[in-house]
Parts: sequence; structure tokens; C-alpha cells
Amino acid sequence: MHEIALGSDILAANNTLAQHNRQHFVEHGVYVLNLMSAPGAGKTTLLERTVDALAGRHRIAVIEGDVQTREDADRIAAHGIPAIQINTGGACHLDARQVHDHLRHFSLDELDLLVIENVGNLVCPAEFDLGEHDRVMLLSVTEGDDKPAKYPVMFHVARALLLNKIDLLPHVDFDLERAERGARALNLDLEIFRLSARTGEGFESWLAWLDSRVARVKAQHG
Ligand SMILES: Nc1nc2c(ncn2[C@@H]2O[C@H](COP(=O)(O)OP(=O)(O)OP(=O)(O)O)[C@@H](O)[C@H]2O)c(=O)[nH]1
Ligand SMILES: [Mg+2]
Ligand SMILES: [Zn+2]
Ligand SMILES: [Zn+2]
Repeated sequence: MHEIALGSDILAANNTLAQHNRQHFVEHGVYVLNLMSAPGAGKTTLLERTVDALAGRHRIAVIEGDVQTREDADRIAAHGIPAIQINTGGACHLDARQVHDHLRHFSLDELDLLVIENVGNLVCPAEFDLGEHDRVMLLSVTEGDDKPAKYPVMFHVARALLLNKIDLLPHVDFDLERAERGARALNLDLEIFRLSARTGEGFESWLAWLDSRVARVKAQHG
């Protein structure tokens, strides 16, 4: 009983801080995306290609969450945009406080799009609101098409699902339709994109969707 109470206290405190973060983002008209997946599904590779494609159109920054190392932030910074690393020092997810503590590294007024790459993990990142506008989940075709039923919360909270590494489809027995059916059963409104962060196949639709999400927040900001 005690453990359950403690768990819900932590989540309630996180939700309060996430609301506070959201106010910062709305106030400055920055669209914020929380990118989540299992380790190695291709989050950083997707971001590298996305940043290259959109850099002329939007002012972008990235927060990288990892248990250790600043490798991912270095990979993103090499593409010429601001990138900072949060090391969770063991924790398997980012929380709203960590994000808030690092916002001072950016000047939010000068950004259109902030992407937060969460720690690779299909479980608790789904429970921790960071104040983002949308959560986007990657599932790579090497992970198996049974994942929606096994990790339902992640699929339920996502606005969009990116089925990544489709260049590898000839080598794996991943059934795209089965994965999409499973995901839609948990989330009717889910936007689904099939793509390859390696080859760029399928990127037009993903980039168009992202564009529309950024534009929506800009329009609301006026
Ligand atoms: N074939 C193929 N490989 C990919 C694709 N996307 C990413 N990879 C490879 O998958 C590996 C992991 O990619 P990352 O982008 O580092 O994955 P990540 O989700 O950021 O990993 P963590 O941050 O450690 O959770 C790398 O070797 C990438 O080159 C893809 O679309 N096709
Ligand atoms: Mg990464
Ligand atoms: Zn604040
Ligand atoms: Zn965790």
C-alpha cells in the first residue's frame, strides 16, 4: 500500500511540474515533442535526418536524455543546432523537473521546435509527462510486431507512431499491418508513419505532419 501511495505522489508532483513546463512552452510559442522508444529503435538517427530537412524552415533545439554519456547530444550538435544532454544517472526515464532545470540553456523565444529524446525504454517514459505538446513513439521492425499488446500505455499516450527501419523488412518477419492493427486497437486517433531513418524513405509524410504541428502552435501563439 505504501509503495502505491508513494508512486502516485511522485506522479502527481511530476504532473504539476509538467503543467508548469507547458506554460513556458505555450508562452513562447514553442512546439515541444517527446520522442520515446526502446533503446536503439533509431530516435537519434531520425532526429539527425529531421534536423537536416527542417533546419532552414524552423529554429530547432534538442534535449537528449540518457542514463549516461553525451554521445547523442554530440551527434545532434554536429548538425549545427543547440543540443544539450541530460544524464539521469541511473533513472530509466526523464521527468519534468530535469527538463525544467535545463530550459535555461535555451532562449525559448528563439525556438519553433524543441524535441526531447527520452531515455530508451518502453515502460515508464509513458507515465512521466514532461509538458510536451505531443508524444511520438518509434517502433523499429527489428523489435517484433507484438509490441502494442505488451506495452499498451506507450501506444495509448502517443499522438504518432513511427514504424522505423523499414529498409530491413526483407530480413525480418515483421507484419506491418499486424503492428498497426494492434496499435490502433489501443489508440484510435494514432497517426502512423512507415519510414527509414537510414534511407529517408517515408520522410515526406512525417515531415509534413511535424510541420503542421509546429504551425498549429505558432498560430495559437499569434
Ligand atoms: N537499417 C536501419 N538502421 C537504423 C535505422 N535507424 C537507426 N538505425 C540504426 O540503429 C542503431 C541505433 O540507432 P540510434 O539512432 O542510436 O537509436 P536510439 O533510439 O537513439 O538509441 P538510444 O538513444 O540508445 O535509445 C544505429 O546503428 C543506427 O544506425 C533505420 O531506419 N534502418
Ligand atoms: Mg539516442
Ligand atoms: Zn519555470
Ligand atoms: Zn523509469
